[in-house]
Amino acid sequence: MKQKKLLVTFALGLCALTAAHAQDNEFDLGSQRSEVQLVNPVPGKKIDHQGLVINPTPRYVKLTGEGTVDISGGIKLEQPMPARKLFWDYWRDIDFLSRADKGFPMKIQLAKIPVIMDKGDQNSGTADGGYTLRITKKGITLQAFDDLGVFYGIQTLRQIMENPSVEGGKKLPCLEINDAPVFPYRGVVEGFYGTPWSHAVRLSLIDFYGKYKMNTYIYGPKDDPYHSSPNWRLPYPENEMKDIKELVAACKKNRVDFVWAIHPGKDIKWNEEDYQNLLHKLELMYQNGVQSFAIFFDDISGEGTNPNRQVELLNRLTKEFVKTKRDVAPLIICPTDYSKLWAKAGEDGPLSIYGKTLDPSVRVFWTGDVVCSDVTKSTLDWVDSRIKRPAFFWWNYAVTDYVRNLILQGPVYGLETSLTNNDMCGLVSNPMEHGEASKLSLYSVADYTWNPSVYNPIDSWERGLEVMMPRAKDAYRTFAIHSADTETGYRRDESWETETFRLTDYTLAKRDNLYKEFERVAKAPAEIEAGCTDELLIKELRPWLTEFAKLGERGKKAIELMDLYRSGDNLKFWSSYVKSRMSLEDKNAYEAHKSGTMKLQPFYDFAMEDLGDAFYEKLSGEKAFTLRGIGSYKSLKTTQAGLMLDGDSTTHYTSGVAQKAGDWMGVALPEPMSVREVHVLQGRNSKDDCDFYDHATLEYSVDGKTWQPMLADMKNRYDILWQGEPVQARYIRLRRLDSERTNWAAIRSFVVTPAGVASLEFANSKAEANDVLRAFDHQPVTSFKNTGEVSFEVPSGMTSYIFLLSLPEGGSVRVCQYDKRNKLKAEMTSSEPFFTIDVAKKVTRIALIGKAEVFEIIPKK
Ligand code: LOG
Repeated sequence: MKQKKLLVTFALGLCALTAAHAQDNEFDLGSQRSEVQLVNPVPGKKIDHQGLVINPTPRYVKLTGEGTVDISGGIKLEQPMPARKLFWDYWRDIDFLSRADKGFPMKIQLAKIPVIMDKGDQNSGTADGGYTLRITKKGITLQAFDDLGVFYGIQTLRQIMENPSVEGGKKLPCLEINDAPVFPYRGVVEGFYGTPWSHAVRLSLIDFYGKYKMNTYIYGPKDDPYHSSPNWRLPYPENEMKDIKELVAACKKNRVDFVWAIHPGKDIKWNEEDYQNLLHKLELMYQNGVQSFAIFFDDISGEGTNPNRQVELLNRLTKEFVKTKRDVAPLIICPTDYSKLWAKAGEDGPLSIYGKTLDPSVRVFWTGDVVCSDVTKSTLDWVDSRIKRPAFFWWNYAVTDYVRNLILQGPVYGLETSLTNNDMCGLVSNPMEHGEASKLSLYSVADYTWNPSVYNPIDSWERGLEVMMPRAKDAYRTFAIHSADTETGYRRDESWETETFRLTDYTLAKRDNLYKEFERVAKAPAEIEAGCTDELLIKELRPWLTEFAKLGERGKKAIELMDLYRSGDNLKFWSSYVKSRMSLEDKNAYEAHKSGTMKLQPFYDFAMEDLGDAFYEKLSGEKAFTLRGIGSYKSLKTTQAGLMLDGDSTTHYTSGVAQKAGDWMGVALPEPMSVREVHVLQGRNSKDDCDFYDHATLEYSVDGKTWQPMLADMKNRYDILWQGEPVQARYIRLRRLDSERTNWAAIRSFVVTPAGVASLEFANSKAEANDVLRAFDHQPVTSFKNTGEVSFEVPSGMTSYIFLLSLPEGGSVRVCQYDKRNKLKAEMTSSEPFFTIDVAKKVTRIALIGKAEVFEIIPKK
């Protein structure tokens, strides 16, 4: 075998790092903590409901103090005379009660009832769905303004019966409830990209809507070809139509409007033929029981976006279809300008055109300031003043079609509690493609949309967790609290009860608390598997639960490693350390179904990095040369930045948000030092990727304030290499210059070479030399895999070398020392991954032979 010759000049003195730390200023994200608050905290707090939980929270509840009534002997119906028929209609809805001729009396009355609310409640008056429910010693009375109100009153009664304190219907508390919804339209739009919900999940969800008083289910899955292009003109195949009919029936039973949406805008022709095609499709759906329709023009380009043509279509349909049928609800439109991010503000903008010309009965969707964003008065004022009606909010939460590797189980918040039906006519949530797992958020959406002024996100979430998994609530809560953030886009708080720490901040108290939490994390999945009775739900959660258990074990291990490191047993520590690193497979599996992205996984990542650095520093007496991400994107503060610093150009860091003027991405070195080479690979590839700065400058700085150019005014450069007279720098960045581009920005690799580290001569290829250099780069996180033999030159004066390796199970390596005539002077074999060799006399070259991953080889003088 040909011997590879590697000459490394250990000019360590050149990059010797001073002990004094550079002053950390506010910009220095390089020294950031995983505790940095990136998102708004969740408002609200858990409250004691004293055994009486009703969702949505009723507007007015008074326990009258008369004690309880026993209805275990059944219910006797008392019907005021003329409405006898009516009562029987509701039997189906009150099947949770048994009937008995001598049972407890109950009355249902349709009446114009005053809705008495708290003083100062803006929304008093009778409203659709309003009801009063009185439980007294004499009987139960349900009065409602309409059929819907009776149904909602019955839902409330059922929930009272289901409360644990009620003991199977034996002890209903005497009370008075006076209730009505604030927003007329409450519910769900199945409007995401990805696999549409299964029929079984849809049916289960529709029952859920009824139970929690939501009244709208808009059917519009982007990947149903009969909803969108290419097949919107064609009838559904027979089987699919049969399913839709069943959905319509289930909705009727649950007093939910089934709204069928069509998404024709990708290829619609504004001519009579396509008008008739569309009308025909709506007619077909109507024949099959659909009585409510929506037309979506979101996410399209070209002719379909024309607002005047859109208005003509909706107005003509309103006149010729909706109004002639008489039993069809007013139409809903989703504009192309559905978010303020790109909506044209002016008088001649599409929304103003709607305001002036669209039939006033048509409801208009709006997603807020950006696609996924908070529900605020200011965004509604903005759109309402243009469309001249209260908008219909399409709330893009808990949708995950832009982060499909996440499952969102956190609290529902970002919804202003002062809003009324003058601000918006309703709100539908666009959930995840995991329908069962979306119920947790829908429980709270139902709560908010019914009674926003008292909406309490944390409390609603706690109640929802109990409803979802009464027999494994604590385990589910553990999973949920660590499965909330999106990492990108619509950020959500996560793990807010957990305090993580860096190695230097280790205290026993912090250690024990966090260790206990990781133990709970590790155990939660099995407890959920054992306690969750909802098969559909567990099927959706399972891939995430599998990864969650591993995350728990990984976290425990990282803490145990900190303990080992602190114990001072170097061999034990390093042997365990290298075994605890995530393999590429581990990383990929985690990436595909991840939780704990805000605190738990970053804790592990930072712990491993800190331990690697600290161990290196302890052995070498030098500071580790570990780079950290900095820049204008929040995600650069997280371990995601590691994807451009890992010495692996097949992985990349991505901004996760659109690039804009003034943006930059860069690295912080541990200290100011002399730098002689910077190599940046932009984009996800170097050929045609759109996620890069097409106009940029490479700059360096010592203080993070004043920057000097290295390469100025580069256009369309993916592969950026600067080499030159060494400069003194602590920060290096790529800054975006003027450009039209609004794509995300990605970097595969950001490599900084300090002067002195790598004066290298290598007999074979440069690529190989770069690989081997990772053993001498002062970065314990990087490594190279040795398969045969690698040797390096020993400068005079070296007395020993420390090897930090990882060996395959049962493997070993051989280290041979040679003099300048290639005569073997010393030889040793090690089956441990950590060892030191003393340099024998006259040795000029050392060879490492055998299969090993080499992290660092540390020379000592
Ligand atoms: C789509 C929607 C998608 C959502 C979140 C609307 C009106 N349309 O940007 O189908 O689920 O974003 O990715 C959308 O929101 N477009």
